[in-house]
Amino acid sequence: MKNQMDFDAVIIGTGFGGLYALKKLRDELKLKVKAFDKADDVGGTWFWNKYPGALSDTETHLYCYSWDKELLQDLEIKTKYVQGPDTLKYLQKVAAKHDLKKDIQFNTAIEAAHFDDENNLWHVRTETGEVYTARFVISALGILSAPNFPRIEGIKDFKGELYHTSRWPENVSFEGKRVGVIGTGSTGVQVITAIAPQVKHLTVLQRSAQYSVPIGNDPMTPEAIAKIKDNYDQIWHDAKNSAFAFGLNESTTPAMSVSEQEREVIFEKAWQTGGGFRFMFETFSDIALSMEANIAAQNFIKKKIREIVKDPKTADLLTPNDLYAKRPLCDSGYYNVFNRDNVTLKDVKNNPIQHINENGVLLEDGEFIELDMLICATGFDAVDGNYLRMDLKGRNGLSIQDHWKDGPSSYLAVTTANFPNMFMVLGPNGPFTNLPPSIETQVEWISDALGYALENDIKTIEAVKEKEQQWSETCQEIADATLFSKSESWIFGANIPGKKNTVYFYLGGLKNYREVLAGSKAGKYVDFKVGYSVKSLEQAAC
Ligand code: FAD
Ligand code: NA7
Repeated sequence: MKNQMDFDAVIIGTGFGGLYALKKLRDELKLKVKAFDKADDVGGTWFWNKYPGALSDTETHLYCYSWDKELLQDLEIKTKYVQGPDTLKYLQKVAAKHDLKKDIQFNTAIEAAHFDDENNLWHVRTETGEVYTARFVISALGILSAPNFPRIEGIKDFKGELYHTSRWPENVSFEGKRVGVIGTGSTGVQVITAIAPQVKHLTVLQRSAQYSVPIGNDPMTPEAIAKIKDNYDQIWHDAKNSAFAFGLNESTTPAMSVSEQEREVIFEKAWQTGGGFRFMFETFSDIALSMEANIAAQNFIKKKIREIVKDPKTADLLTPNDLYAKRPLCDSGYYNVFNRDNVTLKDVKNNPIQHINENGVLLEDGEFIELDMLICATGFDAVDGNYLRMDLKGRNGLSIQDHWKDGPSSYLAVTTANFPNMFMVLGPNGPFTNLPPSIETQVEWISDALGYALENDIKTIEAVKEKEQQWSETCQEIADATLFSKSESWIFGANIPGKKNTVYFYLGGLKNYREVLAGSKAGKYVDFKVGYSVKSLEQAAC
């Protein structure tokens, strides 16, 4: 077994997380670093999700890094929200400006990473069998990255074009085609709205109806852009010191503290302004906490669906009958799509897909839908999906599959017990927010922790099992106090058959999370188990 070190650190993934980790570790800590990605370019989410309509639901000026102030001033803000291809271009620009690609190996899936207890080294193996050793591993694998392909009998026999939105190829044409879409989550809503005008016929195969509000993706005026750029420091400060980091005025007003009439006015204003997180968290403080408040929000959106959708039967089908407590959706005219003559909605909850054959989809009631193209907008094996797909082994050969057999866990979302010197960006039980500011928070904490370890001759740093358990309990307690935990979605692992339905996020907000991480750093990582090198132990003994 190789016992000399190839790199100080190996980074897996080159989305927002991996790129920043590479920049910090290589340019600030001056480490020898190599990053790998199975994609053939940087961008992560935005490399893979090139489906029509891909759009952020974070406002453009906050869906970027805060650390490169020059790029913030250069940021091209066209509309309130940013199109997928523009985020990809932004990340490519970051990589070019900081010369990051020279230390990235693309088209390289990391198949395995094993910790060697004897030498305190990670052995990282690519799918082509190359093995590299490193002292630290930074996993920036993405939380919405491992595609969830629906397990439907016969799907492999389909002879038409078959796509998953998160593996979207270039140059797909819809003209003259009969297209089916499975899935009506955030992605389904976007792709359906974008392609409806382009296809010959669109059949939407809906299992769960969704609450969605308009996104309000207006063009940005030069004055509005100038105001943002003049106030960026304050904007980032406020975002990082808020719960969701979406740049909202997070409401402190309970919904029932105002009259019904006032509530309607506030909801209507939010509907006109647009934005999913704005609707859920800027209107009232307790939509995700109080059943009464939640029902008020549900009823408002239900009323809008009935107003927009002309056919009452279709409107009924589009109306959810569960809580408004998933990641809040927003759209560019989704419900209106169902007024088009070329769009049909099928309820595959009550009339499930029985099987798929070479020509299309057969529903349980015997109806056969002939298709030229089938799009799976069926989401992701979120949060731990990419970890469980790897042969990842920590101390004494403990596999991540065994370690997380009761559901994934972490200490502070950046480390997990028995996996020394492995640091996760967006590991399980991390903050549920606009993600770039959370990613930055974690990468900065990781970089500080590595810096501390290097300065103090610490050879291993790892989470303590009891602390990890406590963090899971904290996350569970917070989640239990919300309505999110009572709604079935990927946020709690409920979207994947057989997946552990447990807590996957810290719903305590970014501000509080940052304070916890800052406390760990200020306390010189006493909450971690550290292993000193022989040299430093000898020095201490003297
Ligand atoms: P990713 O961007 O997912 O990058 C992970 C990378 O790791 C990928 O490139 C992948 O190829 C690579 N990788 C994984 N496993 C391996 C392996 N074994 N070997 C080699 N490479 C590997 N978040 C928001 O905050 N706001 C939004 O508006 C928003 N919109 C979204 C819209 C869509 C359609 C999706 C799917 C997600 C959205 N997100 C949004 C979440 C988004 O994933 C994050 O904002 C952010 O891009 C995550 O960056 P990351 O670097 O952590 O992970
Ligand atoms: P989601 O939100 O998990 O949505 C997936 C959709 O696919 C949802 O409507 C599912 O219905 C549906 N689905 C999944 N499997 C099936 C099968 N087998 N049959 C029928 N329908 C199915 O994923 P998205 O990609 O839309 O969004 C994930 C996040 O990425 C999003 O929040 C943004 O942050 C970006 P279900 O609801 O399970 O009944």
